[in-house]
Amino acid sequence: MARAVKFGVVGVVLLVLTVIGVLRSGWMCEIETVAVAVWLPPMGVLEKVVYEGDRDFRLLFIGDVHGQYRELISLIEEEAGGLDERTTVVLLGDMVSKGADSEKVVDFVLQNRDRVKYVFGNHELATLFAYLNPELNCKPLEKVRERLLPLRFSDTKELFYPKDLSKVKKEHSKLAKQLGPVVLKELALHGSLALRFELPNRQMLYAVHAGMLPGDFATTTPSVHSLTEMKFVDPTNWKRTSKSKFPGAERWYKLWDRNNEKHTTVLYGHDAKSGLNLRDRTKGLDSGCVKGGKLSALEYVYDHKNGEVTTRLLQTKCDQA
Ligand SMILES: [Mn+2]
Repeated sequence: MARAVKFGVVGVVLLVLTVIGVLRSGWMCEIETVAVAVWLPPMGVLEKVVYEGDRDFRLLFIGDVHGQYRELISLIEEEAGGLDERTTVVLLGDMVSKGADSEKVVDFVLQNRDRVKYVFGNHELATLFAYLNPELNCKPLEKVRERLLPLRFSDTKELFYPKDLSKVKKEHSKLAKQLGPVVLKELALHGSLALRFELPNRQMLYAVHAGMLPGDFATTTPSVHSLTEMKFVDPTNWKRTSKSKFPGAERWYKLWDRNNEKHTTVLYGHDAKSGLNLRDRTKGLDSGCVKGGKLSALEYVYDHKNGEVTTRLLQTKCDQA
């Protein structure tokens, strides 16, 4: 009898140790992904759209949606009168994460891909990065760091790893799993880091998530970090960009104001703290929808009869996520 108890106790101890070992190794996390090779196509850097001026069109630039599907539909359908033939919606990145309905937003965007374009925000990149690296958020970072796969882009050799890996959260891994490989590949294929619209009145509109520096795409290829994460820049060394303020740092749009030609406007999101920020040649459209603020759209309408472009601001009130 005593011997049976002894064996029992040893058995239980071994079992507990095995379970602890399995959990620590992260094996439970990997098991679902080992069977499928994880791969993403290289993503676009800059997509150019040229309008000849022989027909009417409308561009609708929308700030960070963050999974607020109801508000997105309300803005497009009620405020903007819907997705008609002449309309192209441009989402300025961070369409996913934080809010409840990221999946619905992605579905809507991909279902309407001939009318809806988007640039990648840091949250799309985090989700795609989490998909490529299923070990992340399963095992301790120091164990997986060396094995991480980067995101790749078609027109730049830069291999992209998020600057701060702790910003790739469980939420992103979970969303990557929910969306699944097929949808994620479509998401990677259909988007780009930047969009450039050349209007018939010689005006040029860039859409990016975070910001641009003078000369970007004209003389230099900007980094993925600066396009998707930058808020501040060192005016004496433009390669030094950051999401947070540092000594001597300036807002990127002040450099843009000082240095760039008149006809080029940058539309962006990413900066909910500054909120709606409509300046002469830069238009910040993240007005904090996910925090209970507003979802904003800047509309550009071209009338081919008089050759003029008119703009209008449209907004929807948001529920806090
Ligand atoms: Mn952002």
